[in-house]
Amino acid sequence: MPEAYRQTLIRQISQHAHSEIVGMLPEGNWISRAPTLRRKAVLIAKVQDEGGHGMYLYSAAETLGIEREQMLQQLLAGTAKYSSIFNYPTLTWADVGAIGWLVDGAAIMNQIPICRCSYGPYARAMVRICKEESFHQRQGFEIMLALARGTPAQQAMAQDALSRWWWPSIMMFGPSDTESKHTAQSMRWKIKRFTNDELRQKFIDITAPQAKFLGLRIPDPDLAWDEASQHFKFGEIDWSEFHAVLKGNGPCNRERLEARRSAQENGRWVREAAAAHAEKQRARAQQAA
Ligand code: FAQ
Repeated sequence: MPEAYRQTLIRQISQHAHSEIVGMLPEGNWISRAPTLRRKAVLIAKVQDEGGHGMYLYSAAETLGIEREQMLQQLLAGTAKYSSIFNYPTLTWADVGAIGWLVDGAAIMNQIPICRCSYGPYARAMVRICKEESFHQRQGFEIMLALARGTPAQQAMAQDALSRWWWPSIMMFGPSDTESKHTAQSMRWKIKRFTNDELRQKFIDITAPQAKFLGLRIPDPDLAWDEASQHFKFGEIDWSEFHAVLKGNGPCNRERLEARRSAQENGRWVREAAAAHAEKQRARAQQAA
């Protein structure tokens, strides 16, 4: 395997795994405050799924010769990237709906093509992940639909969530094609099957009519259907915000890393106890044999 191909995969898969793990935090914030028992059970299952996705992806990256521990250390040291979107706060219950609808929606758009990427372990991990993300997207849309059909206060909450999550979701697809340093090579290697801008456009084309169905307004005065191209035209993306978040200066970057660091510290005794138990079992089995 060419070394540059291996390194590119390690970079993308480990970033993806970190995104899933850090991505548990914004929604985890609402587990104890979900409005009904059903919503709470569904949200717990969703957050647990994201943790599972992280585990499959770390396993896929390990097939390329990197240790999980090394990837975790890179995350905790702040040297590894994870998706910009998870550095925004979840202020109301409607944010849980907006994340499912928009963030999982964007993730599916980006990840379905990865099921056909050139590296088998990544492609195979993606098949199950995409099926689960599809449930997640629907649960988010269902929350938004309930709020959009609810009281004026609930409708306002749904609108506020869409207004805050729209642009960060659009930025999830990464820099524009002219700025993206990895797209051309990753397309040649068939790691990426579509460019960032192609996926962003597909997402907007699918999501704009969904917002209309919900009776909500997308916060982009330039968003309009263009008959000639058969696509929605949209306004300028504020790339300065994107770059600030990538540099660690988003609204929640520090809080997210701090949460991961304290989880690592607080879970240390559990990992050590589990390892000691496994060792004891192994020794007993050896003695019995
Ligand atoms: N945030 O040249 P490109 C999810 C970085 S999972 C942060 O375009 P590339 C599930 C990029 O890494 C969401 N960094 O790079 C869920 C590179 O930095 P580097 C994650 C970003 O790799 C839902 C630099 O900018 N999904 O949501 C971002 O060809 C709900 C230059 O960019 C994946 O990771 C960004 N948004 O394309 C969980 C999917 N965009 O490494 C919980 C797989 C770009 O040179 C709740 N990944 N960068 O230091 C990919 O498809 C690609 O890696 C892209 C970036 C499209 C993210």
